[in-house]
Amino acid sequence: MTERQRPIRSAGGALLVCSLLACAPEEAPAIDETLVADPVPQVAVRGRLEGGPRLRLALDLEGCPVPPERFVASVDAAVESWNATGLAELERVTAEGEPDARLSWHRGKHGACMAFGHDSSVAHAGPLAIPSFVHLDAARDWSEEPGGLPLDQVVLHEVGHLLGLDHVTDPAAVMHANYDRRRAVPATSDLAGLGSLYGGLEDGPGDVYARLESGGELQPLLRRAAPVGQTGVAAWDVDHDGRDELLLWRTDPAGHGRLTAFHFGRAMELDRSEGPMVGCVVPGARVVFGTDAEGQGMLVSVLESGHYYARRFTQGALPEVLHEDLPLGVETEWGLVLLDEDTDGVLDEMPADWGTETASGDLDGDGELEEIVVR
Ligand SMILES: [Ca+2]
Ligand SMILES: [Ca+2]
Ligand SMILES: [Ca+2]
Ligand SMILES: [Zn+2]
Ligand SMILES: [Zn+2]
Repeated sequence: MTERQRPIRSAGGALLVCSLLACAPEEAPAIDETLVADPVPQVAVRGRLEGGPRLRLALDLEGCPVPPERFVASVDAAVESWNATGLAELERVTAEGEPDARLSWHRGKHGACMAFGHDSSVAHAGPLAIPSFVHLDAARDWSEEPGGLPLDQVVLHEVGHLLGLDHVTDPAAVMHANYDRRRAVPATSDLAGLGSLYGGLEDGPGDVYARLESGGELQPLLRRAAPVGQTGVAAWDVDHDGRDELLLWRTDPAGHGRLTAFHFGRAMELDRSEGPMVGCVVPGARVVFGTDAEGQGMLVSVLESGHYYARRFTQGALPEVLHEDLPLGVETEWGLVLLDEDTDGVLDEMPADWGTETASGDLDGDGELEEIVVR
């Protein structure tokens, strides 16, 4: 490994590891709770549409448990909401017109999908490819009675998946994993996700850019996802494929140390993200990335006191396991070795010089380092 990235100063919160996968209804709707947007927009993407954010949607009325006109109205409302962002071009077409994605109703086991009825999912979206689909669970209560599922929001959310968006924990976001009737229009996190994938957003605070270390134009990587003062940033090859991933983590206590890894393609286009993984870094800590004696990637949060918390990247995934007995020779990418020979959880020696506020890495895998710039 040659000179790769320099670390940057940072830190964040603690606790919990959660992953949100199923698209499920809010378990205990808190009627009085205000869905206040997370002050730091969250970008989470599951992939990108090759042809851009343009989809022709058709709906299939077979087995539809609500009046057809209600289903049509929900799809039309979703089309209108996403189009109103100016970041997507959706259209509802007739089923015969070779749509890019179909929305249809199913029960229990259907095709090669995860069966409905075995968990709290009420809908799911197909692959980031054309043609794709949205399946809705016809066995659920979609009535407009209390307790009925909000069809408008579910369709809006699932179409967000078709566009490439993944789940976020921003309470205001349409792409929150739980449905809530009040999440009626795309929020900043939703827009930041689309803008990061496909462009279309003006430059703004919290954007992340890359430029060749040898100089050159700034190229936007992510929109709004990294407000200065609340975000740490680094580049690290999480999955050992020769391309560095961009890692962002929250440094403010309210962010609970959540970390997201962003993968980029050969043209430095955003390809997908992993996470956010809550509790990856510790508040008030400096975060360093390195490799342990067995060659495993490590993320180590080091407090001023020398106490540290280390996580190991396993098989290209975000670090799942917290090791508290670790830095026995974790070598950081800029040559420091973290040691705790007596395994008392305190580094034997605090590095004198570690890090600046910049990061660099080879995001597109062409052998040239990019400087990563946050504004
Ligand atoms: Ca990689
Ligand atoms: Ca020690
Ligand atoms: Ca490069
Ligand atoms: Zn979902
Ligand atoms: Zn299905």
